[in-house]
Amino acid sequence: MADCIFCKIAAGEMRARLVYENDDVVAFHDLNPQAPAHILIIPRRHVASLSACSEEDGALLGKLQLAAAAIAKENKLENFRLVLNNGKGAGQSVAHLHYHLLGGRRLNWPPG
Ligand code: DGP
Repeated sequence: MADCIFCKIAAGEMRARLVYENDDVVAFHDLNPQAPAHILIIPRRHVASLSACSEEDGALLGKLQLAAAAIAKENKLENFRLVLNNGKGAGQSVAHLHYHLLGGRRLNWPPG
């Protein structure tokens, strides 16, 4: 999608510190980290949000979560949290589906 920053990162048109990529998934360090490890995991294809997903996106959602587990393992993160903000009121500021992988510090519950 033309105006989407995460589409641009996925296409290599905008710089980011990539940590993982395959045909369907791209992961990179968050620009504004909230933990020592804060990695964003996105689908290469533009999907606006989890609410915008349908049955057809089931495999893609699984791939994103499996990528998160692989990245956590690679980075020796035994404890980590996967966060998905859906909608502005929940803190979604970029309208391209993404998981936040957070780790490297104690993560309190409940989240704010
Ligand atoms: P959310 O608020 O859930 O939509 O998360 C969006 C995250 O994306 C936020 O933590 C900051 C990060 N972010 C925004 N723009 C960029 C960018 O251009 N590069 C990188 N690496 N991260 C970005």
